[in-house]
Amino acid sequence: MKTGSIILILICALLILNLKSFAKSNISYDAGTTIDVGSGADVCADTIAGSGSWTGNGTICGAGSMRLRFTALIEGFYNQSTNKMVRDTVMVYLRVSSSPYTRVDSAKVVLDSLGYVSINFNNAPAGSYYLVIKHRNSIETWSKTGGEAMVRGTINVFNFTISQSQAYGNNLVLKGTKYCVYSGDVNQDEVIDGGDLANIDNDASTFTKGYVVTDVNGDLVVDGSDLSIDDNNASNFVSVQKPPGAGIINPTGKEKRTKREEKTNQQIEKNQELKTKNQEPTK
Ligand SMILES: [Ca+2]
Ligand SMILES: [Ca+2]
Repeated sequence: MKTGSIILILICALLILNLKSFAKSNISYDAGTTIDVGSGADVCADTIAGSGSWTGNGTICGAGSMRLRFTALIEGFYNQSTNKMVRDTVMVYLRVSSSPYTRVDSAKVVLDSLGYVSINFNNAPAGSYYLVIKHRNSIETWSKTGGEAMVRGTINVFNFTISQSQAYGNNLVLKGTKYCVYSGDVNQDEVIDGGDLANIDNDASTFTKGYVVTDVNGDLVVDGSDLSIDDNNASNFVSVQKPPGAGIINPTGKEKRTKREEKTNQQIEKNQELKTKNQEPTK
């Protein structure tokens, strides 16, 4: 064996030994537990799995991305009898919790039948953010006043369904035992009113079917059931509640989306199209 080859093998062996000596650090704390991190202190690890909470002015940091266990239910799409929701795509935005509430990250995701989705935010640094959910025919809804502490390398948790006060201005509606995002802003102008009702009425009169924004309850048919939800919310003057001065989110902005999420979204829309075809009345 040549001397060069022997040296190469020795270097490789040393590299492997070195890698083994740098074991990854992990911190895990369960729901219900709290870590107090005093001012000036840092708790850092390669991965931090935290379902509990942390207090103090220190920081919890990690090398991983910012993960969020997110739950929200859409009023019209949620069936309180079965406790299930029609799955659909939503946008979730991270906006800085102080004026001008800059949007720093977003994710296009599909809420499952329990309203749950796990999101990875790749761009946002740790900080305090408003979490904003935007659905194609619902009222844009912001998380509660003050913002949520979001940390990289850990699992952040936010659930809109557990209390009305989870939303800015208590802008959630109770359905059964779960708080839901108001349905019915069909034209996405931040208020539920006669304009939305007119759009639904038009589509209902022509027996419109399919994946359309005027289908407020997600059954792929536009009819009186959709009008009823909208009418109720319009009579209660439901509108977007958000910090004063916060601008309208530009839905055409560059969105971050993983390949897996892209595939899931396409599959759901395809399934809904197929379902629509099957629902066509036979002649
Ligand atoms: Ca509207
Ligand atoms: Ca419908």
